[in-house]
Amino acid sequence: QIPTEQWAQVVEKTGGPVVYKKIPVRTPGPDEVLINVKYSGVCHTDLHAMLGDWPIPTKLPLVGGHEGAGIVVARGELVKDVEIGDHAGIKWLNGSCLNCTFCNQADEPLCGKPLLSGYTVDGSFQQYAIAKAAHVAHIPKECDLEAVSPILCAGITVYKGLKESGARPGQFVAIVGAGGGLGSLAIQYAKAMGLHVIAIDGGDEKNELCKQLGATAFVDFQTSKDVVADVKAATPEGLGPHAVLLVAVQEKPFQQATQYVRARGTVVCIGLPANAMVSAPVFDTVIRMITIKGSYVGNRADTTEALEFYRRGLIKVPYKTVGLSKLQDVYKLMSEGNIVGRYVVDTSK
Ligand code: 8ID
Ligand code: ZN
Repeated sequence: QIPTEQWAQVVEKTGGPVVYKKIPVRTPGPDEVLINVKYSGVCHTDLHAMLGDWPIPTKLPLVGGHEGAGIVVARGELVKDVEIGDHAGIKWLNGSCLNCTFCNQADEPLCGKPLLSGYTVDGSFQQYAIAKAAHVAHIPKECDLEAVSPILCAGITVYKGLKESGARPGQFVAIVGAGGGLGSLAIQYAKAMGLHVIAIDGGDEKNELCKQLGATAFVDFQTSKDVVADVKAATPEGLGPHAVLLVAVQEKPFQQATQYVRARGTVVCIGLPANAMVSAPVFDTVIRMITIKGSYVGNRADTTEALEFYRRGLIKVPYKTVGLSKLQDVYKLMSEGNIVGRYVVDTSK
């Protein structure tokens, strides 16, 4: 009994706001599934998409959302490995060509013809969403759909970013933006991987959360007189962290990170502040042998692995839930930098 109409949040023009309204339910194509989305995390990317921050245009009208957790209710005739009733997740990479040099080497996020949920195709801020079967996340039945939803982007992305950093157990990683959605999960993945975490963000509430999640030190970028010195001071011999994960949505920390990362260390750029540059002095980069790289979501194996950390109880998502109808309020809090952890929307209200 799939309805013909459903509630959705629709971006009708770039800049927003989102409009809560009824729209038709689509039928899945031959290689697609229809997922009854129960809960969806709200990622800062969804706000960038509504505001039109980035150099690639979105589709319009657009249904955002790419952390959708739900139940498969229909599938196309070519779909064999996803069953009706399975718990499945809509993630950022909704589909890829599966046949280019990148897809062939498990770098699907680098595919030249990607379908992006909540950006180039409609995403999970609706009750019934379409996804390519090859790319849906397979959510173990024992996982609560509400609590697991933020793993589908935030979890996968920071797990991948930590792997890309090359940091090994016993080493130090700085997480910049540690009190937000990606950051609060990054602290826990890092800890589960045997790393020491220095959390960087602003305000007492985020300080408390980061410590509670297992960070060994917190540097407050809003009150610190010298972030670079404070981060170094939190590491043995003041040499700086072996790796830095940048998940903040401001340009400044993208300049600071190369100053406090340890010699031979790696700076991983993940956050996507609008019109920002990552720059570092050539001299220091050379004589300190610094690596600066980007990391972009994760492939299908990363998805399974990130979910498995969650299933084993190693990751607790700090989230608050509101009705899908309240999405615009979440965007307001997000643009003010006032979200501690993640917001999840419940598509039934
Ligand atoms: O694949 C990717 N690379 C990927 C995947 C998912 C999300 C990239 N992202 C991008 C988003 O588009 C966004 O630009 O990562 C960024 C962070 O997403 P989020 O975690 O969903 O955003 P948030 O919850 O608003 O958290 C951002 C945190 O950064 C802090 C804020 O206080 C907030 O807690 N922050 C800021 I803004 N400036 C800071 C600074 N100078 C800072 N923390 C430390 N120092
Ligand atoms: Zn995201």
